[in-house]
Amino acid sequence: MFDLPSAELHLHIEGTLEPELIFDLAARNGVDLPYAGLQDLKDRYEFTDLQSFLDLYYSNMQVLRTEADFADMTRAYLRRAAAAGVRHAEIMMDPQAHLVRGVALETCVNGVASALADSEAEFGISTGLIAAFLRDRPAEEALEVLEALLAMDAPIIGIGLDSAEVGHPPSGFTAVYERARQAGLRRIAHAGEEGPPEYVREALDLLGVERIDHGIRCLEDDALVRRLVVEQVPLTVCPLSNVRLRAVDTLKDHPLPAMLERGLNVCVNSDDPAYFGGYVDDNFRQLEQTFGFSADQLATLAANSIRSSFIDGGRRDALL
Ligand code: ES4
Ligand code: ZN
Repeated sequence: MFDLPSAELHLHIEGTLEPELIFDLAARNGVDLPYAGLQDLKDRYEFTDLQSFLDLYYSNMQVLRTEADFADMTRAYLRRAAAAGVRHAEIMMDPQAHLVRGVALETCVNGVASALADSEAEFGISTGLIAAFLRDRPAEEALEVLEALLAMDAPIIGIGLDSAEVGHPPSGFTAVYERARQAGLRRIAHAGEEGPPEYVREALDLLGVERIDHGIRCLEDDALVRRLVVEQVPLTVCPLSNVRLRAVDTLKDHPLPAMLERGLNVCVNSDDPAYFGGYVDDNFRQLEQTFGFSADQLATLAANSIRSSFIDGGRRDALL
């Protein structure tokens, strides 16, 4: 049990599918996995860049078929997150990744939402669900899915933008984000993970996002850094993810200490914990070991996460 209470703001629920659960769900659903066994699958968690991870991430989703599958995956994450000290989680899901495989929107949304509905009572974690759109698929498709989510009154608090970043700038998604704004939804987007600082600027100026997922490449643009500091735009940084996807060479080379030093509003998140070698507590522990962060610095990172959440006022005050 790790006792630094925090909010997890950058988490892809499909990225919490652990190898053992992949095999359990495959057996339950009669899915023939293209792996010789558990160890063969685990041996494939060696990535060279974002795309090499995304290929495995999308492939493993084939085991998710029923509402119960989505609910079981979500419950497993919440149980593990509670042990990691997470008290509030804003969870992204990728509806298009399921729709393209013939899984209905209701199946994935209702499955995840049913586990979230019991989360506070069962795990002490308040939650919000965020529908993320795949930027390497057409924006028209994203807009159609958003309309379908609104029509079914899906219990989402906001929208995000993920998947392969380079070559798919935020500017293509203005209509989707405008529709979300009209519908009263919160807006976030991945930017500056593999993509250039300009994508961070576009996400802020063209999409009106309230948080940036990753954002580490902002450091290449001094004017952008100054703006992010002045506006205190939350950056949901994922240190172990950046190491595993080779955005940085080793954790020692990670820019988090520099980001803190510059006064950026950063917090620590796990992204796709089943794929990147750990949950929020693992990220905190390795940061502590690598950089010798003080208790004060760790508390600042945790408080930043709670302040940057879309949590309602009463619970935020209780957690701070
Ligand atoms: C993702 Cl690390 C990362 N980046 C972009 N899209 C994603 N989807 C799941 N994980
Ligand atoms: Zn992410």
